[in-house]
Amino acid sequence: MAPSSLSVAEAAARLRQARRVAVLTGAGISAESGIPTFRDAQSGLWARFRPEDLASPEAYHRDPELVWQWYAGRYRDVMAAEPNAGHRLLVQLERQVGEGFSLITQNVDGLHARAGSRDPVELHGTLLSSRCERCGHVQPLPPPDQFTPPPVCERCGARGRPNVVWFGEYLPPDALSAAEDAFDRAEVALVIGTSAQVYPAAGLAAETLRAGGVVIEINPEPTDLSMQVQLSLRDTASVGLRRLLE
Ligand code: BV8
Repeated sequence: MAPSSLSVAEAAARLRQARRVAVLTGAGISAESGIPTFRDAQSGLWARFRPEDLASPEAYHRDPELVWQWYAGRYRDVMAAEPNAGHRLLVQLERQVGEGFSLITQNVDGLHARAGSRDPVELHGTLLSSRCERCGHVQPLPPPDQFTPPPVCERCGARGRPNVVWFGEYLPPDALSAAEDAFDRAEVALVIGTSAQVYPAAGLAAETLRAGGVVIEINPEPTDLSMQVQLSLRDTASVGLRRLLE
């Protein structure tokens, strides 16, 4: 099927009929909750850092305190934010499709779960917990107003690191295989609010295309995916989802 070969009405109809739907979200779906996207120029204190330079094991081992400050600040921001209409429309779609629905997110902000998504697969981990550097124990971070980094492991007393996947680190195997399986089997896949630059997440939509499924992108900007998918909506997440679902 040629790119951009589906009308919105045809895409909406496919979505209504589909028994297996896979969704991949990126930072763009949280933009409407006031969370800056991953590649938006950092503001204020962080303006002099590129996220890619902070989100790495090298940066953490070089300056763990600086990296923890960045994550603690993002943790405070996401806990002060609220899920938006885009998150809620995906919960509506999940209820409509039923058990054949899979939500895979690159986001670490926890907003899909707070919106009511049943079982979001967090490919890149989460800001809301830490992982012990010694024993690997994962524990939730305390409420932001009671949190001074670095966290101490409640099991062995060692320092905890942010429980996210850094560049150059492997994704959690079970999350990645759940994501690959979902996109392999999807009749319709939605790719929402991602610049499609980070792998292996950015390669998931190609699995659906290869297996003969339909891929719909929602993004105000074109991406490397736009010319490969059957429909690319130049909309924000909530507007694009409303056009497809209502
Ligand atoms: C891996 C957690 C195997 C941390 C993140 C060389 C050496 C080593 C690795 C590589 C290499 N070359 C390539 C790789 C692989 C590398 C990679 O892909 N690099 C890229 C940059 C080239 N990937 C990895 O390292 C992954 N691991 O491959 O392991 C391995 C191991 C060793 C060696 C080789 C391979 C791990 C990747 C995970 C990194 N961790 N996050 C943290 O958050 O701090 S990734 C980070 O980027 C976030 O998770 C984010 O979600 C993700 C993707 O970004 P987006 O979500 O797309 O956000 P972005 O800002 O880019 O775009 C937002 C979009 O929204 C825009 O398009 C915008 O138009 C749109 N938008 C804006 N407003 C709205 C909107 N859309 C809708 N509505 C709106 N209102």
